[in-house]
Amino acid sequence: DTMESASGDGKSLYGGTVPLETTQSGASYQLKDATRGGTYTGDAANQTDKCLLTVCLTRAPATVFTDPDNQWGSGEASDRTTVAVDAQYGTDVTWDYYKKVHDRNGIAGDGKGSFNRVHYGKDYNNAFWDDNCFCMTYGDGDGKQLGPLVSLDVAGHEMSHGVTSKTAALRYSGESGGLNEATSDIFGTLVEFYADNAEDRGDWRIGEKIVRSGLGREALRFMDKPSRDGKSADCWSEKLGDLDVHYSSGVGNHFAYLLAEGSGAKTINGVSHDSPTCDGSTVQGIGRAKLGKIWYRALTVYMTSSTNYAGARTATLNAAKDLYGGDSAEQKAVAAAWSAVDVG
Ligand code: ASN
Ligand code: ZN
Ligand code: CA
Ligand code: CA
Repeated sequence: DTMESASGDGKSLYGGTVPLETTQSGASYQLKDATRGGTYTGDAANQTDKCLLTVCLTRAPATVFTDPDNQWGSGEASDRTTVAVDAQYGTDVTWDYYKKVHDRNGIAGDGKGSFNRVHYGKDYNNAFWDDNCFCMTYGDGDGKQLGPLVSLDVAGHEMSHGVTSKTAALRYSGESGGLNEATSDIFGTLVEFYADNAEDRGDWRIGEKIVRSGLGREALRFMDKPSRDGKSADCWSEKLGDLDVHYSSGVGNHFAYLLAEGSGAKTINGVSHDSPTCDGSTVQGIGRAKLGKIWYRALTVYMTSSTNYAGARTATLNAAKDLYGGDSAEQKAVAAAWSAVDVG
């Protein structure tokens, strides 16, 4: 059969009807996008990988989704294809964000696509990027705390782990681990804003679409005030590096929010945000686009595997100097936002 790129669409769980670029193969279509490095989405059939660290004896499958008429999913979670639509769309938007905003050609920067597995395990409350398979894996959630983990911010978060791994390679423990996690929350959020999807508007919360009532809070993480999750740090302290990386990320997330949006109360896309500073200062935001430029340059040019928060301050000041000039308003805002989270 000849393989040809085709334009279809899908009814997703969280993002309404979305466009999908697919592959026609004979009388059927595959959920595989040749225009974005061959990115595809497959069914893990509720199986799990059996691995010792990175060596896997068996891996859950990734059987590519197919469809007879190039109109995918139903918008209902009961249809196995629906969350595949979200996963493929999340990969598309993340690919486009890095390409259009940062001129980066794919996660590794080499034009190569990744793939997604959905329906991984049973009641699996997580999603993860794996450098070894160059792939994304999504659980369906247990339905009590979490639903299917295929939201845009989670997709952008997880794939950004791949970008970090290919660039700064921030070690996943201590303060560098917190910066690794913050990098994923920052770009996950910027991907969500970039998508401009009417059903999943941008906000500074992570996972607001996937949380269920049993979790007891409105999102997994809150970047304007990270301590709202009950565990994350708002402000730097000597002991920060002892926290789990998903909580020490709070300081980087708080910095990013302050740099983009500024301190104080603000409604963004209908969601209330409020970001008090650690030192009582007032911070003026420079906008999300400049945050993205500065963090991306810091990550890809200045940060290394052992960068800590003090090093992240230096890296972002250097990036702001390169982009906007020494003593520019942008560089001063970077300094003010770090000081506001007690770094520097
Ligand atoms: N979903 C988690 C994360 O990306 C998986 C992990 O613990 N690394 O942070
Ligand atoms: Zn992560
Ligand atoms: Ca949203
Ligand atoms: Ca969000």
